[in-house]
Amino acid sequence: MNTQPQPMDADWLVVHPNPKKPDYVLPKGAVDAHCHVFGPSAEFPYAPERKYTPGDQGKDKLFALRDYLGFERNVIVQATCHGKDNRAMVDACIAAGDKARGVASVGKDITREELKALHEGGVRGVRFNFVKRLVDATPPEVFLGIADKIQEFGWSTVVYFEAQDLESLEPFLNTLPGIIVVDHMGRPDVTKGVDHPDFQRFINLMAQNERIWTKVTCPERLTKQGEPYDDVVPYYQAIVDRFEDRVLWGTDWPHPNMKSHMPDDGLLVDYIPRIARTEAQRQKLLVDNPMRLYWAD
Ligand code: 0GY
Repeated sequence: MNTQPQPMDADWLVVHPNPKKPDYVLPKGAVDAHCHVFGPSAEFPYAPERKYTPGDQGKDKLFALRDYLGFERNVIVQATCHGKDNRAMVDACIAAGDKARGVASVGKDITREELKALHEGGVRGVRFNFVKRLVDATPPEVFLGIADKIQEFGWSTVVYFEAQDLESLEPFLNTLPGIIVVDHMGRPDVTKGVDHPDFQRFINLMAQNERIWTKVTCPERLTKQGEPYDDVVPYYQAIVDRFEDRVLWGTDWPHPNMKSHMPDDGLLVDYIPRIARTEAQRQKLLVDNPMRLYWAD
């Protein structure tokens, strides 16, 4: 854990300036399936309703990091600081060509034509956010209406919530059509243990509903111990071992709201073999699963 005070960039720490070259060599065609772009704000202003203001981190930096770490593709997830204005994300997808897909944030009045335009821009999913510090609440029935509209495009949904909300959200998750990807394993409290009923509730949900996938991402957010994130490893292993066909991995660059320490993206890549312990698991996690979900066409 870096205990030195680190410089701030807008509302949080500066992105790691020189991540290490990973020792772990990614498989050919690997996808960073959870990352964002921020601005640049002069071209793509942040949303007035945002809960934080990031420093600009545009597509060129994301593509440079992709190449440096050894990824071939990105899935760029709309960040809440851009609200429902998906232009920065779509601009990045178009600039990347076939090397990026997007996950958008849209409102209940989104039209078929607007969805079609997003699809042509590379979008293959929408994100529903229940994290109170990031967004004002949206009623689940609004999300269900949006989920119905995206079915004809073959998109999936990404859902972001925190562990304490899982129980109340279960009926909603089980009603959502299509494939549902839960961000960061539903953010378990890693002081409780893998066998605690709270994490077992998430495992049971995935066991009972085969349309639920998850991202085994963000040890830097879940850890209570800091680097090298030993306390989070068993949670990832439990999920990957049991659901290897329904897991995704991503850097979460540029790491919004990280106030305690800013992860080194190279170290995050080196973490992958600790959570997906066989080559077959890593091939699914990094290539086969994201390709099936986001590059099916
Ligand atoms: C993440 C996590 C966070 C932020 C956002 O869209 C966002 O602003 O997703 C967070 O603060 O936990 O997945 O990037």
